[in-house]
Amino acid sequence: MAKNSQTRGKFAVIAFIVFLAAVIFAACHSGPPQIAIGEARAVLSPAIYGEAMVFMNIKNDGGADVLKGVNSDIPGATVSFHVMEGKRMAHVATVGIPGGKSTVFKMGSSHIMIEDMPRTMVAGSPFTLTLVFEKSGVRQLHLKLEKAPMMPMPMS
Ligand SMILES: [Cu+2]
Repeated sequence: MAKNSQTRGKFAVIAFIVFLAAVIFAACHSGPPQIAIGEARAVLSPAIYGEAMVFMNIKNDGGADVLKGVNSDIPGATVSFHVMEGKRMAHVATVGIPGGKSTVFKMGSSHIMIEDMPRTMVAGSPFTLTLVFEKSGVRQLHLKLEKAPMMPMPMS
């Protein structure tokens, strides 16, 4: 009888250690997302008038989240998520934000597209970009339009 309860005790200890390890492991990439947005910038399109792209790093030290909407305070402008499918830009409705890593929006890759901006929006114009996360809620970024990057073409 004494041996039996000792065995049960050992199992309980092992079960507890396994449970603890699972909790510690899961804590890294589960539970609520921990979103931190860095290096956000908005750059005017070098090719198309009234268009700009927004780039940023979305660091997530918590559990997974989903970026389910984006908007701006620019009158008449439409804002959407674009991903690259080969060399083509494709519109997507949502962007998954996995836990334990950074999701990067950058030139030539996934980005946020602003279209149909009014003529009043020029380099230096401030605006607010609103990101809507499924779990983390609304985040606002205060940005200034930057002039288009130099294109390899003759300037007049
Ligand atoms: Cu685009």
